[in-house]
Amino acid sequence: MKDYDAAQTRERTGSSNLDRPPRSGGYSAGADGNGKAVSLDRMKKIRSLVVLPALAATLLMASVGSARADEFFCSSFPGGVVTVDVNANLVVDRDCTIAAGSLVNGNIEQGDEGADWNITVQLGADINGNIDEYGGGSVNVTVGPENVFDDSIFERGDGHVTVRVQDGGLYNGNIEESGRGNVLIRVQGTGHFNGNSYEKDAGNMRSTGSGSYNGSTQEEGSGTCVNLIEDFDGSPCE
Ligand SMILES: [Ca+2]
Ligand SMILES: [Ca+2]
Repeated sequence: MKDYDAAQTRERTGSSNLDRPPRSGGYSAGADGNGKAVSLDRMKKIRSLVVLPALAATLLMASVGSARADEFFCSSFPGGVVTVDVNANLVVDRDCTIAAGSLVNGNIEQGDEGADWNITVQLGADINGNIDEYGGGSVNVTVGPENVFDDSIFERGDGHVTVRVQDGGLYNGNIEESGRGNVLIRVQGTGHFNGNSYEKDAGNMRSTGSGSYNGSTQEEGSGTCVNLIEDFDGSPCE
C-alpha cells in the first residue's frame, strides 16, 4: 500500500491540475504554468480551480470543524455526496459519491479499516488522485466527455471495479483489483484508457467498447480475461 502523506498531498495540491495530460484537440489560447498551450475554456476552468477550491475549503473547514486541512471525510457531506471541489485527500468513512461537476484534487482512500463501503465517481466529475478501497465495497467510475481520471484505482477485499469512459473522456492510470470481484472497463468512441489493469483472485477481467485501450490486462487466479474493446494496443491477458 502506498504511503499518501500530507506532504504528498500538499505537493499534489500545489501542482493543481496543470500537469494533467493534454487532451487531443484544441489547446490554442494562452499557456499554463508549464508552458503548455491551453484553450480559453480550459483557462476559465483553471482559474476556477484556483479560486473555487479555496472558497470550498474555507466553507468546508467551517462546517467540518475537526477535519484536518489536508483531508476531509465523506461523512461530512450530506448523504456522502461530494458536490464541491476538494483540494485535499478524501477519507472514505461511508458510501461515498463524487458528483458531477466536482473535482477531487487528492486521494480518495478508505485505508485498512471500515465496512463494505462503495466509492462512486459520477459522470462529469474529475479526479486527480488515487482511489484506494478496502473491504467488501466496489468502485464505480464514469469518466465523461472532457473529464479526466488521472491516477489509479486499488480495490481490495470483495467487490468490483467498473470503469466507463465515455466519448472524449480520458482514464490515465492503472487498476489493481484483489479478492473476489471483477474488473470491467468500457470505453466508448474517442474515449481512451491509458494504463494497466490487474485482476487477482476470483473474478473476471474484461475490456469492451468502441474506444481505445493502451496498456496491459492481466488476470490471476480463477476467472476469465477477454479484451473485446475495438482498439487495444498493448499486452492483452498476460
Ligand atoms: Ca472491495
Ligand atoms: Ca478478483
